[in-house]
Amino acid sequence: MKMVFRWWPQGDDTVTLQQIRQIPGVSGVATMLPHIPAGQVWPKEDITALRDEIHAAGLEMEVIESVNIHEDIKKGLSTRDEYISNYITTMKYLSEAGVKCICYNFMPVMDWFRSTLELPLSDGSFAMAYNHDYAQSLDLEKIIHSMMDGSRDMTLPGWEPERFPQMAKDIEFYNSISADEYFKNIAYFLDAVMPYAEEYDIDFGVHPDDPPWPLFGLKKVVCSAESIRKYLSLNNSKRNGLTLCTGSLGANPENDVPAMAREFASMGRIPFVHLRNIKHTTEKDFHESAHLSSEGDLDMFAIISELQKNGFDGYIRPDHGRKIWDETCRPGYGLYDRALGASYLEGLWEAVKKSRG
Ligand code: CS2
Ligand code: MN
Repeated sequence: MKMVFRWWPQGDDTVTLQQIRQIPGVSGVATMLPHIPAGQVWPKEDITALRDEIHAAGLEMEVIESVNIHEDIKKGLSTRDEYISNYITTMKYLSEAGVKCICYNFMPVMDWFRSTLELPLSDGSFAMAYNHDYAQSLDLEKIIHSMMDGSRDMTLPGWEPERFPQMAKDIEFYNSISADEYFKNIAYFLDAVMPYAEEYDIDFGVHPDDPPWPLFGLKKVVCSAESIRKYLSLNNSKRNGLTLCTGSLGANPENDVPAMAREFASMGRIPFVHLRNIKHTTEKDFHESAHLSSEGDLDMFAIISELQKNGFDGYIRPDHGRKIWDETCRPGYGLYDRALGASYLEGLWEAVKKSRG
């Protein structure tokens, strides 16, 4: 297992590589090139420069989160082949720079959604939260404004302002195609890319939909054990794997996250794990919590035990943290709570390992 920490380059993050280097046990970052639009080739020299900067700080760059998928690929348009070919070129350059794992998602139109970015908790910290009734009551324009206000000009992954004008049109398009058609578009992408994943020695981990139920009428693709089985069987390469994001999947109390860790790790299909915890206030309402089992609804000990028992040998990162100690940071991606999370998870990992003998 290697512990990594998400980091945005080019001044797009309040956390520095030097700070990350000082978190015990963290060997590298999960990062990306934020200025390249989805569908474009990532320039080799930009990748190399990023890798060199990370190496100079004493860290590794083996995980990329994310190489985003162009909407034309998701829609199955005739223009997709060019974007897929660009994707494969990017994979080649990344592998030449030592990248071993790519995290991505196949969510239509948008990445994760929260109704509140700074919910005050009783201990004085702030966490991101999700209120189902509120989410149902929003229209796209309102959402975009609330995201922009709440994020204080720091963009969320997948919520880059330049994407907004197209979003409304895309929502309409996705509502007009069937789930079967959407899965055919996924299979088309996987069939094109997986042979190169094998050649370039790169594991793919699809990130689950967050939250794991339909929102704004949009289809969900990776949200339950059944849908993950379906996704993995679209292409049987071992490279076609899952990013087990415990907070995303765990938002649905019907999802048994330790059982998912068991099933998909034993198939050798989990290259990357996002470990975070959430606390439900109702069945569909929740807020993000500190990583500890005692702070949320997920049993981190059970999840880590299942991963270890079933041969997991990939990357783990702490996922969203709360905002604590008066930090100013990207929502979910401050230094302190995620560093506490990393240390807690390292401790659990060691305890499970030693107790198994
Ligand atoms: C991340 C996702 O912050 C998060 O919740 O887990 O944004 C993730 O990076 C993407 O969905 C992966 O493509
Ligand atoms: Mn995640």
